Amino acid sequence: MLAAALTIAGSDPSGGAGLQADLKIFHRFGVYGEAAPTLITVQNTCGVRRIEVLSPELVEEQIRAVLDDIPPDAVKTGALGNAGVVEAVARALERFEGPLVVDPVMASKNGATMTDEPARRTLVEKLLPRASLVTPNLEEAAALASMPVDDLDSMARAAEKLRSMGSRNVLVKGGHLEGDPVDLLLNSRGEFQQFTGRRSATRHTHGTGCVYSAAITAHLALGLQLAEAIQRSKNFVSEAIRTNPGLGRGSGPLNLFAE
Ligand code: PXL
Repeated sequence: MLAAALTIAGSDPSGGAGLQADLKIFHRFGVYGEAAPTLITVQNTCGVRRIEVLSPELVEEQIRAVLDDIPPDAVKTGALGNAGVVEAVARALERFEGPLVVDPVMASKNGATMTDEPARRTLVEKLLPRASLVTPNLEEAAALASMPVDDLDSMARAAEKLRSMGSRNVLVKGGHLEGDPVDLLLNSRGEFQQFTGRRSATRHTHGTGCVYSAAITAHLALGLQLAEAIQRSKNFVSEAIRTNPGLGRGSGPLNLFAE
């Protein structure tokens, strides 16, 4: 049977991040992709110019229509915009029992807000308790756990905090650490596991977080165990950055065809 995955995320018309990247990654791993947009960005590789968040009802109806007909084997959320949309997503997913990956996107690389402060609080209250995995970077972990997060030790403490807030597993991504990019998983049994990658000297990293969480979601849809899904996705993302096609005048996309 063909596995399916649904992304509930923002649109990036330049195709390197957001739901466009998610769909390409689902496809790349042989998973049938479904996508419910939450917000529309006007952007290219040089930056975000404008963001319009869709109405919560519109987002909720899209998700319900998909769940009624081609139920996905795994779901991921990305940029959600405002608290109304977060609530709508949590409501629509009440009857979804498969793996839910929450990528708590807060802002684009150049600082455009994609999840405002009330949305962040609603995400903690309504979505984290339903999440199989939450995948914050250092900044997002700091914002969600309300503490500084800048080394492995504070990553571990933030992960514990986020697990106590309800996400069954927590992956704090260390891509912005000084030195090696080490990600730290705190799993549902309370065990820590590290995933280490190689850093590439390139400005072309647009959509890295989206690609990583989409790859994890695709692997979960295919039935892989979480640690294996993360390890394969981490390897894929490292290779996708290393072999980026050099597109765009700004921070360009990864190689979404990477092996
Ligand atoms: O990678 C964060 C992100 C998420 N969603 C959308 C984006 C971006 C970054 O640019 O555009 C739609």
